[in-house]
Order: sequence, then structure tokens, then C-alpha cells
Amino acid sequence: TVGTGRVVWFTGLSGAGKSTLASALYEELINRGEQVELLDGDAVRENLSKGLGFTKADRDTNVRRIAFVAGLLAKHGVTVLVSAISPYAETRREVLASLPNPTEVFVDAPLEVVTERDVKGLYLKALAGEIAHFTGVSDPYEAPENPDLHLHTDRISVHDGVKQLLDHLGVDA
Ligand code: GGZ
Repeated sequence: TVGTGRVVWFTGLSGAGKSTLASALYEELINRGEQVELLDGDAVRENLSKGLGFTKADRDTNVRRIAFVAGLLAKHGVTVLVSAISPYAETRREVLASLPNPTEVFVDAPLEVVTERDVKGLYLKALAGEIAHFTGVSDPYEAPENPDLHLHTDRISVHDGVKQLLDHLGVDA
């Protein structure tokens, strides 16, 4: 029988590097023969959470759906990597407490930095008032007070971030 898996939950602003780190970690774990699945906010919103918006109620629904699926997978020995802004501390606390072997990873980059990067041009639009409820601009982001891992993506490379993650998870380099 397979043992219980684990859930690595990446939270942070849009553009902070959650998906980048999660996919890089995914590759490393796959290469080590682990059963891994990636639940990315972007992809989830096109499928499982299609139709949901960005009100607190909709974000919480999105986060709870992701956690529900993560729990099912983890029960079967899968390492689940979740990448979602998940801006509300209380909702994160609640869902993480319901999951087996949870790790909360705060993917942290200052607003100035993500605004400067603006990979998808969303911050420009949000700052121009064209996107209501945009996290960090016109909607809250409640930073974790005690994350299991705190990665400052404006100061460390993706490679170093993945190294810290593997180390934290007890995976041999
Ligand atoms: C935040 C938004 C918004 C608003 C669209 N606020 O960086 P991205 O583009 O690719 O990922 C973001 C994604 C956020 O979805 P999540 O499921 O991670 O959010 S939550 O956990 O809060 O439910 C961003 C894009 O959708 N996006 N509008 N208003 N991000």
C-alpha cells in the first residue's frame, strides 16, 4: 500500500513566482520517481472553478475546491503542489489544517517588484482601475504570519528556492 502524500501550498501575489517555483519543484520530484500533481490557480480556474470570479466568496470557494482535490490525491500517496494566491489567512489556515502533511510556502515579492515585472500586464490594468478586486492593488492579500517556508523571490533564484523546498521537504539533493 502507498503511504499518505503531502500538500505543498504556495501562496503569494500574482507574479510573485508561485507557479514558477511549483513547476520547478514538480520537475525535481518527478525526476526522483515521486507521484506528484500540480494544482495551479490559473488552470483550476479554467476547469474546476470555471465561472468563479474574485470576490472573497469566490476566492474562498476556489481555494476550498483546490484543497478538496488536493486532499483526495494526497490520501493516495501523491505529493500535491498547489499554486494559488489564496489571499485570506483564515481560509488558508482552515484548509491547510484539513490536509495531510501540509507545508505553507509564502512566495514573497514586494508589490513594487511584481508591478515592475508585470508578466501579464495585469498590474498596469489594475492600477489604471480597469480590474476591480485585483490582489495587492484593489483587493487584500493577507500575508502568512508563520509560513513553514518564506521565500523572497526578489532576492533568491528559482534554483535556490527549489533547493530550500527540497531541503524543507527532506528530499535528498
Ligand atoms: C488576482 C487575478 C485577478 C484578480 C485575474 N486578482 O498571475 P496570474 O493572473 O496568472 O494568476 C492570477 C490568477 C489568480 O487566480 P487564483 O486562483 O490563484 O486566485 S485565488 O487564490 O485568490 O482564488 C492572475 C489572474 O488569476 N487574475 N484577475 N482580480 N488575480
